Amino acid sequence: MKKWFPHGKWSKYYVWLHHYSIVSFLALMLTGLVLYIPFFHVRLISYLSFFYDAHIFLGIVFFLSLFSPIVKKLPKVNRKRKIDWFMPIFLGTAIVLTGFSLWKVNWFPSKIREAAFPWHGNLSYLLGIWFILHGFFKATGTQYPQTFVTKKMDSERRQFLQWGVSGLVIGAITMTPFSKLFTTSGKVSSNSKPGVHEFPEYFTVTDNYPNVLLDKYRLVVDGLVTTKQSMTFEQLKSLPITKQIKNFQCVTGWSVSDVEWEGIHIRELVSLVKPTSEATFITFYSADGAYTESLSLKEAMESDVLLAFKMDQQPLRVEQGYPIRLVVPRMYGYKSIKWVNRVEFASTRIQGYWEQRGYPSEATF
Ligand SMILES: Nc1nc2c(c(=O)[nH]1)N[C@H]1C(S)=C(S)[C@@H](COP(=O)(O)O)O[C@H]1N2
Ligand SMILES: [Mo]
Repeated sequence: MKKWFPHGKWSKYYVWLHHYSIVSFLALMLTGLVLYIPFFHVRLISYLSFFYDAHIFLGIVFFLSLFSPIVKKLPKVNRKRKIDWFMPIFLGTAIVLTGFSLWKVNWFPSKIREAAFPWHGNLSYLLGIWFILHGFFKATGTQYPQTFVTKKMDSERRQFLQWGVSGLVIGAITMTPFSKLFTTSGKVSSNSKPGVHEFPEYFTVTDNYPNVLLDKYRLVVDGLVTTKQSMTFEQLKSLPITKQIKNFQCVTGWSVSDVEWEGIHIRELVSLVKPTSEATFITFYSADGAYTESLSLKEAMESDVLLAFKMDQQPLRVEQGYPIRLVVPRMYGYKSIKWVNRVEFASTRIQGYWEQRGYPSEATF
């Protein structure tokens, strides 16, 4: 790489800056893709919380590299092309800002994070493409055409700062609901009825979505209870129904705001089966045979925890948890176990599927 920077003592700095950015950006891209692309994350399920932490750590490392040209007093003699500085600084700050909003879930409203999520990816792809082009041009010695953006410039802190700030502005614009016009995030889907959200992903930890047959389906409510129940779907639906509109937040960053749920509150089950005084936790089981979740009785009795059978006024589809799924709006999505077929009152908290793999059992954000 040295041959591209034949400028004496500054050569060292530019080589260092390139190594630092290439390594941190590549690692960021890779961990981000593992988190985002279903093909990868279903194969790396047990390591997802590691990839998540690594992605955030690398994001901070990358963020720091953006300050480098501002902090470093660069020589006036060694002029570089404008665009070579502009692209990483401008896109980089926009990526960092959107990423920050996805990380600090509590600091930003759901609507903002919902809009930011796809742009965090789009801007990263753009910067990735730019890095590849840039590398290609340098490696082949291709000269950029001389235009306003490609001409050489003096290294000026003020200019770098301005680009950083404009990156922040663009990042902020992508986080407004307006930016959703250009992505599919949070949009009501075109092939179903108006007002019906599509989630970015429909997860399963098994090879497929369990196809529950309603004739055979029973919701078993047992454990530390006075009267066990084994209910058909119809029996469950005949209990008092609760409706609510809530945001949904996955731990990997995506969110969907204003989802309408319809279902049965846990207190209805409680009054049916009458748990004993030792029952302080509830374990939920899924018809997929693999997924489990656990809530304390107190958490489960919160007013917005439902066993839902409708989303946005439509019966749940198979991939959404048909016929019923848990919804715990105040916690990360992994608490909202799908295809629930057993609710067990218990005296201890079991570690849920993701919790055994490193996610916290108090999944609040
Ligand atoms: N049975 C089961 N329930 C599950 C999951 C799963 O893989 N299997 N994924 C969880 C996670 S991590 C999230 S974010 C939500 C996502 O809901 P969705 O798959 O309907 O989008 O479901 C949760 N419930
Ligand atoms: Mo999730």
